[in-house]
Amino acid sequence: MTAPHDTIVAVATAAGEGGLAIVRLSGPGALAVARRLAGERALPRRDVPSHLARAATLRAPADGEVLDRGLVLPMLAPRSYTGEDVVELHCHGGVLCARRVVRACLDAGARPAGPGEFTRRAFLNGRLSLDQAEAVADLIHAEDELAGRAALRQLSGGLRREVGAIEGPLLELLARLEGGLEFEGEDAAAAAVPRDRLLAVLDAALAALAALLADADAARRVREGVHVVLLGAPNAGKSSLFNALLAQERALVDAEPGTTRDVVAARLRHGGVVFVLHDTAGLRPDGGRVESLGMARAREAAAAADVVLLLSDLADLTNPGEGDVPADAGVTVLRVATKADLADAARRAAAREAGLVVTSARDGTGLDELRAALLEAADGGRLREVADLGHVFNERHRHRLAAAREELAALRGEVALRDAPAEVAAGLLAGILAELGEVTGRVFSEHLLGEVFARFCVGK
Ligand SMILES: Nc1nc2c(ncn2[C@@H]2O[C@H](COP(=O)(O)OP(=O)(O)O)[C@@H](O)[C@H]2O)c(=O)[nH]1
Ligand SMILES: [Mg+2]
Repeated sequence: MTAPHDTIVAVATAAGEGGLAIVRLSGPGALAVARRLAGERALPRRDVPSHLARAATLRAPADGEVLDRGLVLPMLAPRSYTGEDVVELHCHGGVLCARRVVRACLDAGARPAGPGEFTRRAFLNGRLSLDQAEAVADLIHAEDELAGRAALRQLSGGLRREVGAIEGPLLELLARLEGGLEFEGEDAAAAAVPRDRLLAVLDAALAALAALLADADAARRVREGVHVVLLGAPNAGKSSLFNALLAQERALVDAEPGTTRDVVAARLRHGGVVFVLHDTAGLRPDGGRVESLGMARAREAAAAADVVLLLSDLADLTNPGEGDVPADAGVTVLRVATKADLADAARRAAAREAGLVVTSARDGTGLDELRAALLEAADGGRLREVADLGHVFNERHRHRLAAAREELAALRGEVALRDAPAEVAAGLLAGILAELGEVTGRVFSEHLLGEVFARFCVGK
């Protein structure tokens, strides 16, 4: 794939009213296009000072009509976001000025940028690895402190370094297996890789991949939030507790059983972690058709949860949801007693004794304790560590890493059990390196780039 030769333009700032709007140009013609709007005083023909903004009147090249007064900021290749010549035109905010400036840039020879095209160019010019480019999108989409910090760490190359450290010895091994290299001090006849050496390299790579993948679940919780599902009998107080935790009336509460029929979700921030709370339909053996559909959804949500809050009324601690909690080891179950304000002290003490978190949505009893228990169940400390390591890979990365691990294990088996010939091992290793290479974009196809950059907005 060759570097692009055309010049692209787009509004880089969000649409809507604001103090400033920035139009961004990138490509070999960026300076020439911007010069036709801003004039030679702002952008001289030679010795353009890079990274220095100048005030300028922007005019339409066709008829000289004044479009806006603003700043012109050239950033010369290769010291720019895309690695190409970039010019930013800072206009007045709102949509009108920026739109007129973009139109003038198109008249002057630029073409409209596609989604993520600036970042795609940054990748093609080696300014960013593919996982770093994805971190740019994550950073833009991040709504929470932890997700934002994680994206920044990944942007600074956390994941790229880890994957590179796994790839290095494997690439060297491949070269040796292919006979391209000889061990130092050995003659060509002895150049074949000894089996124990081969196994040692494969084992080290397997261990490193396992360590990385062990963070996959924490990584997902950092990116998406921790899924918490409230489960229990009708009237157990699920919707009331859901509202109390959120400190807002999000879900409908009523004395009539079966009020909640669909899953209602809302985000709760606590201790730097985002929890996605899911209020569900109450579980009971009988119930109408719509209610049954609601129960099916409740069970589905519980199966996909990180934490299930199993609620029961302190007046009646039997819980029909008990059998609906997936036995899966990945789900943490917290038993919660509700309506503590209606029960006497002895009953409350007994429930605590039995390990339940005793709460009241009415008077706020136990809510702090429940939030603390949620934070612990979510392994909040580990989430922060993973975010700081920059291991917050997405599903695409996880799939590639998992595939690489599987193929590595298969290769190890071939070598250990059957002493696979060098050509066979080399072939398998090349496949593994292709999987790993797709994480950082060391190996990429047009299809892969299309998939990755489709998530981006125009102007990024
Ligand atoms: N006294 C008291 N009543 C509650 C409490 N939580 C819920 N309720 C009442 O119990 C009934 C059912 O509550 P709701 O939240 O709709 O239960 P859900 O069916 O599990 O969602 C309503 O009449 C609520 O007002 C509580 O902590 N204290
Ligand atoms: Mg409800």
